[in-house]
Amino acid sequence: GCFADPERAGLDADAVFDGMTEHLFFTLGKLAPTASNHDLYMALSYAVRDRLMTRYLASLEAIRARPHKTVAYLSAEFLIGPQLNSNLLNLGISKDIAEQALRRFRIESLDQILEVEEEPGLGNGGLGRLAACYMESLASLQVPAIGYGIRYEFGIFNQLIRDGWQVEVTDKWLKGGWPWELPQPEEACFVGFGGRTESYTDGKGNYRSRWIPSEHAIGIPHDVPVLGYRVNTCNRLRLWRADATESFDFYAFNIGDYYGAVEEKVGSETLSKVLYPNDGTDEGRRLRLKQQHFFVSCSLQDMLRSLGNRGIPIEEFPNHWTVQLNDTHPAIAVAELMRLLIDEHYLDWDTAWDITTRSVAYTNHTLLPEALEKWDLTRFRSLLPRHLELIYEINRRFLQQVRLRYPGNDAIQRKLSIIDEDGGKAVRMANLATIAAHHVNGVAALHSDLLKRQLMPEFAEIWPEKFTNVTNGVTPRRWVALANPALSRLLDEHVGPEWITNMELLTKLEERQHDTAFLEQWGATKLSVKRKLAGYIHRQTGVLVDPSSLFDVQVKRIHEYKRQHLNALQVITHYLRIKNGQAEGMAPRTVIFGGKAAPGYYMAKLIIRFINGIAETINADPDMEGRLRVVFLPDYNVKLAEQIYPASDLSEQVSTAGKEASGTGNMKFAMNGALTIGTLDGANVEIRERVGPENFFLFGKTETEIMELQTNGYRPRQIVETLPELAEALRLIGLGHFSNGDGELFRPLLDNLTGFDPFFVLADFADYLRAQDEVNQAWTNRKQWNRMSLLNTARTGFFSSDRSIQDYCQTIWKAEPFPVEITC
Ligand code: 26Y
Repeated sequence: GCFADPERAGLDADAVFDGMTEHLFFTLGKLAPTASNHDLYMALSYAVRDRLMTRYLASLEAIRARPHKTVAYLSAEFLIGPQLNSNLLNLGISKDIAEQALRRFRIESLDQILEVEEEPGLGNGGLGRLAACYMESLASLQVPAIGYGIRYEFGIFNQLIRDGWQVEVTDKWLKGGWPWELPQPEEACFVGFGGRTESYTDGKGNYRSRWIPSEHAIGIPHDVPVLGYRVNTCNRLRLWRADATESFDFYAFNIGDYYGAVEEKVGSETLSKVLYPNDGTDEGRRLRLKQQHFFVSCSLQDMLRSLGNRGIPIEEFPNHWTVQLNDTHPAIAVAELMRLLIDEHYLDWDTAWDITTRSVAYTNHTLLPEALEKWDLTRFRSLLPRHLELIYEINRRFLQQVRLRYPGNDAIQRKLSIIDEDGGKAVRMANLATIAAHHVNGVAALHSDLLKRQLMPEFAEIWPEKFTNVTNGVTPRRWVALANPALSRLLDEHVGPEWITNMELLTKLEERQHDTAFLEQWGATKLSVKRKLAGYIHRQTGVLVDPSSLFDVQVKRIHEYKRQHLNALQVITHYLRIKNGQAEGMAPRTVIFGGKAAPGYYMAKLIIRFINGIAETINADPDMEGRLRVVFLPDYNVKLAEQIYPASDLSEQVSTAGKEASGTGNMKFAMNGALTIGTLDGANVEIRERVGPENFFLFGKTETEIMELQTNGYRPRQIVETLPELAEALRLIGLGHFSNGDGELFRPLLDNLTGFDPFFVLADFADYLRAQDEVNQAWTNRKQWNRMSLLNTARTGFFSSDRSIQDYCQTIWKAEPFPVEITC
């Protein structure tokens, strides 16, 4: 059948103009002559959304008519970024066509309209952004998939910088209306919390347990269409918004307990109110567990319902759904699926467990102990009493197997148990996920190896085939084609436009590596993008930077393990060398930082203050003019990232070896032709292998060397004594040279570094300086630099999320492409 009047969905300029005109008038209630840029953004977005609908409905209908295994990607975060430009690209509406339509509203450039788009900040950083890249690649590869998550009313906070400090401001991303979601109140789900369990005997004389929750919430799906690149597949991102329950509050209202009724209403509405802004440290907040259970329960009910609607027996669940847990945040899914199957669908334990373990897989994103989710047992029981019973039973059966295999070995049981019995009892979500999952994967080769050998050696011994690696990837549509149109044109010309869906084709660029004219064009392209960023920096910070200087960039969440302070110390040394007249042969540099700190992470916030202090001193010093500039760009988010990666010459990936699971910014930089200065950590290892060691500035201790330092006793103060440049930098900080004479301001940072230095900043300092000198040398030979840059782009096709998704499909999901036909 035909899905809509095709006239209404044309991709030419006239059709887009007509669509905008209609929406401006009928949907937005505005007249064209007085429409604001935001009105025009909304009108264009609705017109574009219309053009997704045929594909979206055809994709849903195809699956309904002819069932096919579907990926359910469960994630507490989806950092999807701006939607308009991505949908234009994937639909095939060129900038030129969009601008032809816009000119009829007296708008000259598409950029003016893209500028006003609010991005939904429904994630903290890498993990949420990865989920978004994966949704895009799944659709582009025509794999049926649904992303399940939470529609936070307030996403990650907006960051202001006041007097050098981070200030958090509520992110009201919905205030102007967000045109990309389709609420589906008719598909609402009901979720319980709290209360108690009771046993009863069913009609057949079986003992059963059931849960009587004391509280409920309703989940209303808000669906965001995710279109693949130039294909008909348009998958769905289904985000749940918590709503108040209706049934009982009318009752309470009638018996006069008005405030009691309102209380539950308020309680359930706050569930999807706000994203927790910590990436890294788990705070064990009760509301966060509630959020997790809320979206997981809605999502699993939704999957079961879709089988029911199609008359598919529940035993078939694993053939229709493959459920991926993005870290442990959705790991309650293991217990909730068991509960739904046993308590609501009356399956026996073994059948339910078989279905669960054949469906669920788990991706680990961190080895840092402080990021591993643990829930206090008492609190867990009070919120999810039935789930705790089921977890105990899962654990009992599992530990029985462990006892058979390792008789008398109590230590191994204590380590593998889902329940942490040391100190205050707690539920270990990583153990729950690992026991139930058919695959557990890390996100880069090194990380997966450490996961197996350090974090979970006993699990890996029991289930060696369970553990695997899928190296992360990023979507080339957003991170090259959209973010870097200048580079894309060059790639189109010299490789052919197929690179965008087959990034390995970029190796063809290697043919040009000795072509002087081409290398000059390569450098000129980069320069043109840097000019644009220089303009942005000036507008945002008032700092004038030289586009021809080396753009040295570190953008990512602020964390001690990511070591922005190592970079900052290096900047001070650079400054001192200029001051001391040792600047000969030192190329002009612009050092750019960006990133948010968790609001409760004191040291990370102090690092931001530190960078801003250094920037203020350096940028005000006439001796630095034309030689060194330092900027901290406020409010790093997806939109800003799209400006930064293409304009970078040097990518700072300086985490302590063994701490960064993968990193994905590292890939975005390299694809856009930045060279990396980095440690052997996360995916840096694989990036270096692929681009070639001669095209990567390596420094720092290896993970093994760091471990040895740790065990042999590390004395950071001794390092200071052997490095006069470091000693001088620390002395100046202590004198208040970067804090208007306040010698106390950065004291906690200094004490941390010279006392424990938990992330081995000083241990890697000297080697970092050496590598930075090499960077400087390499930059001086610009033709050689451009060649290295070109080789980075040419050889990083592997880091396309298309490759990651193909990997997941083959090794973990057993899911296949399912092309969608449009029959009209
Ligand atoms: C427990 C809770 C507070 C929590 C919330 C968010 C814990 C962790 C996170 C986010 C983690 C995260 O973003 N991890 C990053 O995942 C990326 C994608 O795999 C990796 O590239 C990156 O190395 C890793 O730090």
